[in-house]
Amino acid sequence: MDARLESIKDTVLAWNPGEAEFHQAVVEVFESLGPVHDRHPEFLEAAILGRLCEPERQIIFRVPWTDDSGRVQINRGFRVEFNSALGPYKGGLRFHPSVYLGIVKFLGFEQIFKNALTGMPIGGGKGGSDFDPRGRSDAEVMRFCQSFMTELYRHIGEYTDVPAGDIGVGGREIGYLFGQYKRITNRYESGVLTGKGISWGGSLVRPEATGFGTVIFTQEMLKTRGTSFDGQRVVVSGSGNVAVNAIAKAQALGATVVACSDSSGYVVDEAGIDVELLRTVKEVERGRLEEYAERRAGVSYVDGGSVWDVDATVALPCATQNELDGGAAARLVRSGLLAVGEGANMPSTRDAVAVFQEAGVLFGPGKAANAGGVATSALEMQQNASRDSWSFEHTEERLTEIMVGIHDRCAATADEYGEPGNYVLGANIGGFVKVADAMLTQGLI
Ligand code: NDP
Ligand code: 2IT
Repeated sequence: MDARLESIKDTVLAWNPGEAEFHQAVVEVFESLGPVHDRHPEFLEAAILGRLCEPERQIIFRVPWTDDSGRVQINRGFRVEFNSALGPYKGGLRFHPSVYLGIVKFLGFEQIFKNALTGMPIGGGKGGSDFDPRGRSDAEVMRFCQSFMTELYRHIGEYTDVPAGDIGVGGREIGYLFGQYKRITNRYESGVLTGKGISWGGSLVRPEATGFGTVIFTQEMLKTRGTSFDGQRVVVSGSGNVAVNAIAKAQALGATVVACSDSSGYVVDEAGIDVELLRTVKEVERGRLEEYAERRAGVSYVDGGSVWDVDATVALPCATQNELDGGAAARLVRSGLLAVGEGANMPSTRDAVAVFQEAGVLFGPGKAANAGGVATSALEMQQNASRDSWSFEHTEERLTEIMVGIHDRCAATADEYGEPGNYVLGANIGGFVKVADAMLTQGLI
């Protein structure tokens, strides 16, 4: 790493002890930015990088609620408002027992670059709670969401900070959160949250957007090698919002998705995943993936283990951070892997990324490949601001244009900096320069 950046990085890591995921995200970005600072000494003089690594505001709060048996439960809530150079803070809320400040900060930090790459006017933020929705009734989830919003409402707004979903937060949770925001503020402020229901201010395509966008980005990478999804053997991790929609789109483009997973195990379905059955089990019934295997002939379920043991030509990790390590990457490369598109945020460890890049595998990092979700959130905000709602076809067309644009910008930036095909470098530099220019112009804040 560049010596000037090394010392800034050391300061950032020392200032944020015990936040392993945040450190990982910061180090990866710093490793890309040396050449930019050679060309732009003004960024160093204005301490852009040091400022970018310190969130503008971090909010941590108590979330008390009662469970169905009347017992008091206490969780911790977070919202990290990281950077508003390009627009209001924008990013999802994650409800998962693993959530702590280091995870919220890694996600918020990556969101700054991702949102810049979309070309939309949105800054970066992220939030969530260590609340575990698994096994909770609708009434419990509602009481939790109401309590969470009773604190969060004072920090957010259409022009300030616009949360959305992430792991454990989907349409049901956004509904309860919006209802409580409306009740407290007495304002029907549609643009305060995205991922809303279609009949009350949501955007068509937002539910599908992250998974669809990941596949569109990966298809663009495949095109640079004269190929496409048609005929590929695809493995997807996860079976949540991003995974299911990535599976649907990859198969619509002619691929066969032969495996997907949840945190308990994975299924192998050589005939290609039945998306309708998967949606029924996961989205309607909120069941486990094992139940998919029980209802479909010829499917095997592997309890525990890693879905990356299944051979693939294209891998789409769509579950969670650091789910694909160097050993899994090496195994996939040996099985004939051509491309990886990250639907999740930082699913590949640093070792895994190095293995893919050394082997010449096309590698689309999450902050570029999964930007379709937040980009469509920005399209939802646009529809809300103009009190309009667009057709599915028009919105999907906009999403496709945005994803192709992100791909081309990353590729062009990698070329410009002498590393053709390095989408990690392209995404980090492309996102950084846009935010850095805006920060420089807006003065020392
Ligand atoms: P969901 O909650 O809908 O689904 C998450 C999936 O990942 C589930 O199958 C879940 O399994 C699995 N999973 C979660 N945590 C773990 C873990 N620790 N180990 C193994 N499996 C795990 O979330 P999303 O689909 O929305 O999010 C998936 C990823 O995509 C996340 O990294 C998120 O940050 C990222 N992302 C999401 C966007 C969105 O618009 N929703 C936008 C951009 C990125 P189980 O049910 O067993 O927990
Ligand atoms: O990681 C992400 O980009 C998201 N969870 C979506 C954020 C959003 O505001 O739509």
